[in-house]
Amino acid sequence: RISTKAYSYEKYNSWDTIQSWMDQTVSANSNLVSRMIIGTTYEGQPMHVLKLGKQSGSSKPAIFMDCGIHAREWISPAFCQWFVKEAVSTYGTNSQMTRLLDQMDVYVLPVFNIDGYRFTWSNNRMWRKTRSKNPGSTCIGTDPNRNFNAGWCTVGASKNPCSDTYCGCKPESAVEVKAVADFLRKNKSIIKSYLTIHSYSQLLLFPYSYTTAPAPDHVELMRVAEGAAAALKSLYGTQYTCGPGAETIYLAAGGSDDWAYDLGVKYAYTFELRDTGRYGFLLPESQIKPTCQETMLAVMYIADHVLNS
Ligand code: ING
Ligand code: ZN
Repeated sequence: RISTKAYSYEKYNSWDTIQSWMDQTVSANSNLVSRMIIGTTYEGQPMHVLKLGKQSGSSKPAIFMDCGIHAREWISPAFCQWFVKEAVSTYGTNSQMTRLLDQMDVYVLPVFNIDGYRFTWSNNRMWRKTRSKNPGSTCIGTDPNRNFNAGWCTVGASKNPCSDTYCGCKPESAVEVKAVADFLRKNKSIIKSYLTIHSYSQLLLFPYSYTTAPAPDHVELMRVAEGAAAALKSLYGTQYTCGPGAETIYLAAGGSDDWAYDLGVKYAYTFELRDTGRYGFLLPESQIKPTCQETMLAVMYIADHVLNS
């Protein structure tokens, strides 16, 4: 399908535009990119994951990255699109990207919460949750980052369907969360790193968020986070704070990084991209390029570490 509106990596793109971008990216780069459907959203949209990597006979270790788990955090899907562009346009010329995609696969879910993202384009720019109906309530949606089975709904989450941090009626009750959790469970032997991209606050978080107990790999996770934040800062001086979620932002159960970590995916990180609140979720399009460029450095730093681990 040919889109009439010119696609741009420096604009926020609608779900329809992102879908045609995926079609075109796969057909133009079939040596490096393939696509699979991991599930269907509440409103029936297909959840496509792009698999980036040089084709190989045997299964390769992998990184899984999702964007747009929260609908209003528009810079996040913009980053996933940017990452895919960088991968296909620098593979074969950039040695770091070439090594990464020769030796590993990167699975990218460009928009996790598609229904919510569409709603932020059509009705309410500040929507966060999914768009599922809640029996017995007129309020809509579950917070997908409170719906994973990691200390589910014990702290920093709400049992009230009208809350923006509603944890759902049970773990993985949101079909989008179930789809991602199923994919990670099925591929847990190959997935070495789980990256989830949010905004805003300029933080690089790692487990745990559901408890103040330190993760068994705390020291290594902190060291890698600090290296990634230093790489990010080297481009435009943007400062990130690193640490476990519970200590750095707030105690919150049911998050995807904590769940992936407890599943056995050691390098589990949550990014909170620009800014620190001046524009917040309404980050101007002029900041897409610098934000994505600096974030690439952090993601590639983590990927390098995973590759060499
Ligand atoms: N922040 C995250 C949130 O879901 C977070 C912080 C990370 C919570 C990891 C739990 C686990 O609240 C935003 N901006 O969404
Ligand atoms: Zn978020």
